[in-house]
Amino acid sequence: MTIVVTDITLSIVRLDLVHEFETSSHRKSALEHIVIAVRSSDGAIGWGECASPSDPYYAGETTETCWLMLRDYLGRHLLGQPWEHPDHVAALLARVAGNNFARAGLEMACWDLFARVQGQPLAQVLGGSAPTIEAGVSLGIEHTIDDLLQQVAHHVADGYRRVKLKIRHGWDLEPTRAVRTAFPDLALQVDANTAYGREDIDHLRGFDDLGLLMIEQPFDEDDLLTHAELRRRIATPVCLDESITSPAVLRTALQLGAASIVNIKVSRLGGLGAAREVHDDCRAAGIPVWCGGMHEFGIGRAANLAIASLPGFVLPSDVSGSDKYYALDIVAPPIRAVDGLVAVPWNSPGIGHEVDMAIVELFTRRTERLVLADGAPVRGRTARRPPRTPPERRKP
Ligand code: OSB
Ligand code: MG
Repeated sequence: MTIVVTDITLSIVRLDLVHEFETSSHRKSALEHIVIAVRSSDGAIGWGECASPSDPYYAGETTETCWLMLRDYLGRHLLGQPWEHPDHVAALLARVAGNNFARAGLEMACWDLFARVQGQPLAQVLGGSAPTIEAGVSLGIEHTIDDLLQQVAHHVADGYRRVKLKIRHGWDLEPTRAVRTAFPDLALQVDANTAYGREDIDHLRGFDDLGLLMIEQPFDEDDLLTHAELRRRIATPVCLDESITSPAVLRTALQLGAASIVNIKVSRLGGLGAAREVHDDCRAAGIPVWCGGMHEFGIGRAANLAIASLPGFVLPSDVSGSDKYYALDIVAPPIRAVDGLVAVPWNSPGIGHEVDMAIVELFTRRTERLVLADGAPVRGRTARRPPRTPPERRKP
């Protein structure tokens, strides 16, 4: 069936985190994601979420660059173009180089639209099958080891069975050892977000005593060779996150032996189609994968859940319940983990959660519509509201 998108609404929505989050590269207390609604000429609606951080410290994009790319380029390449499958949408959007977070949000909206038009769950149209996803939590850098132990205890009491700790120089072996000592049987892994260099390989080997599932992205995203070297010199499995920005990079990384495990992140890869391709290639190569996140609101989180239901996702994901990060979710029912498991919504079409428009409007800072007028894409009206809290701060 042919679908034509004739109307795109972009909204910057700001939600406060319930607990400040710090990684080796940045600290944040609120997030601004772009909620994207696409409407077809038949009146069907699909939802997407652009989960770029506000500042370019995890990847090169920001909320504002995504806004500009969606408004001035990606939206125009989609509006009025007939397509049969979201893979065709990906091909239309591929005319724009880079800008994966922006591209992922719009492609996701088209996947949701496509699945709703078929009357099928997103997980089904992606080829998924798992009834539930094993959820893990990602814990930021805390002020003290006691604060960290308290966070771990809180989430273990909530039923989570896998915990990821953010690490950097000065916050690595000691806090991880403290958690391991206090929770000897916990499934535990660490994530460096590129904080280390080749000179740190001997230091990182210190993690081998701690029984970790993996060490994630210790080195720069471009530095596949040093990841391959670490993999030869450490017993702990090496996982890539930031490095894997496309199926082609994935194949290069596997060829070089740079990854024992891959973190699949929809936004970093530029969409669900690329995420599925990386999943398929890893599965064929015998490389286990898991689903990473960018603190998504309910729309992006539901899409993560759908992709994580594919059979190669054999390790616990970062798809926790929304309540771990936000007091309110923008979808109903909210996404919740029960006993460390999140249910895939197999009984509803699309992302399987309805968008709560009252909540979206309450937290919208800016909105703009792109429509077709006489067959050509044009911009609608823009509304602005001042932000309530300061933007994310760069770590010194
Ligand atoms: O490296 O996985 C990461 C959040 C922001 C930037 C990078 C990362 C993260 C997370 C979030 O760890 C995990 C989640 O969304 O649950
Ligand atoms: Mg990571």
